[in-house]
Amino acid sequence: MMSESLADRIIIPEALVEALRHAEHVAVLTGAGISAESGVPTFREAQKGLWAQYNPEDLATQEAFERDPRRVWEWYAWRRKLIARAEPNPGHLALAQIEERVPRFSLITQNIDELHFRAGCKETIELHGSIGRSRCLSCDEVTREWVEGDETPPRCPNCGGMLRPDVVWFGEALPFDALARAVAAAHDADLFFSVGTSGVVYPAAALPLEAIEYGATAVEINPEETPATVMMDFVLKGPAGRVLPQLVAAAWPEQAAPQQ
Ligand code: BJW
Ligand code: ZN
Repeated sequence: MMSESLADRIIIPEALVEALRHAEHVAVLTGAGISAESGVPTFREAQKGLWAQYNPEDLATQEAFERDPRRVWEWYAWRRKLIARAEPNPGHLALAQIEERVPRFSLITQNIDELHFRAGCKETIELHGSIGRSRCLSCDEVTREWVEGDETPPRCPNCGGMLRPDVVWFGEALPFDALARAVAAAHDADLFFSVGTSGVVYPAAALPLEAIEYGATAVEINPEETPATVMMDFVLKGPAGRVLPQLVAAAWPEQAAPQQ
């Protein structure tokens, strides 16, 4: 019988290993799936995704916040606590290793959990904001410090206005600079990874296609198929926390920790 570690091994195509070793610019788009193994819930997975329990229109739109700011704030406060307890997993750590080993690296994330940053990635393009920050509805000040006190949502430390999470809800524009940098990275990359995203939320979902149109080799890492799977040059079907460390070990065996 195979040992557990052998059974868990994913077949990494040699052509992909070579592409990674020789890439000039690697760009990676991540979604909720990369943080799933850290215990952070995804959105659209049946049963365990957040949208299986909650209606996005009630929680992730400006209208929802205007209707019931307390409810929306409390939902984000719950998720903030959950994320604070989570740790980066081997998938996040492997991406930080890739960043150190290739000439140019762009990490584009739809996640608001800052786990890439905590894993040591130096520059992360946050398309949908961050749960670690709040923004004032009156003066637009973005802050990482506020007092959770008598009032929910709490007040802006600068002007006393109402705070909201500094995240991007449905129908809202993505931060202009972040989106521009993400598109530029997709156009410039010679190797583009789409990791742990269902690829249904735009404009992020268009980035793999942009990269392919500009000549990148495209790779998907996901246990499930997505609408983008058919466009990919390589599909590594499995959890990112297992696939990415194996990919790094295959590309740079001289720097890898010994396999069990
Ligand atoms: C694993 C795994 C493991 C599990 N390893 N994988 C064009 C066409 C159609 C619609 C639109 C369009 N353009 C715009 C729209 C509307 C809308 C949209 O896309 N709607 C679609 C749903 C139809 N887009 C917007 O509204 C965007 N704004 C916009 O376009 O503005 C235009 C504008 C311009 C100028 C002025 C004004 C407006 C904004 C989108 C904001 C999305 N916000 C959210 C919430 C963020 C805050 C929060 O976290 O609460 O972002 S929604 C949610 O979805 C969150 C995510 O970032 C995003 C994407 O989800 P993700 O990451 O892909 O997660 P899942 O759960 O869907 O998938 C997880 C995957 O992981 C699965 O595939 C699993 O199999 C896999 N997985 N375990 C690897 N271990
Ligand atoms: Zn303010």
